[in-house]
Amino acid sequence: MSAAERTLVLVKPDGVRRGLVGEVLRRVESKGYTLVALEMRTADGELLGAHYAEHEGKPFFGPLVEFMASGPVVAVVVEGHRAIEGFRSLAGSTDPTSAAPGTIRGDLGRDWGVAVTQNLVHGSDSPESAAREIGLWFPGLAPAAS
Ligand code: RTP
Ligand code: MG
Repeated sequence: MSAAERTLVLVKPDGVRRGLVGEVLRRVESKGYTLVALEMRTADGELLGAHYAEHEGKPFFGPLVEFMASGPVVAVVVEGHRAIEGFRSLAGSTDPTSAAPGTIRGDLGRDWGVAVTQNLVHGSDSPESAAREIGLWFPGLAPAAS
């Protein structure tokens, strides 16, 4: 079997406010992935700007950073073979209104009519993103399983 992958999952402030941390982690663990690091914190603009650097300049960037700094998030490093793709599949597509039922966003999310797409969770979208994001949120933790 090839080496297990690591991915960065965030339960965003809307997920924490709505009391869905346990539900998200339950789905991750029920799928068979392992939690290898976990921390609740309120992120500042510097961390969030770096985390979402690929979206800088887009119209939703400012509101996105503001939303993500609006309360605590739960940051989790999740491990397992193909965990990056697997968590994206569990999360569902970005817009919770059209995300498939059965996914976190599809089952638990909706459009609240506010400026930013509040969609409960983040998951790294590639091995490069995962390594970069794990380094930002958990400096000192290995970005990949040994
Ligand atoms: P994420 O990075 O949070 O896992 O979500 P994603 O890959 O599905 O979506 P991405 O395109 O990376 O966008 C990052 C987050 O920005 C917000 N967003 N709002 N048009 C909009 O209003 C818009 N587009 C994106 C969402 O919170 C999205 O998850
Ligand atoms: Mg993304």
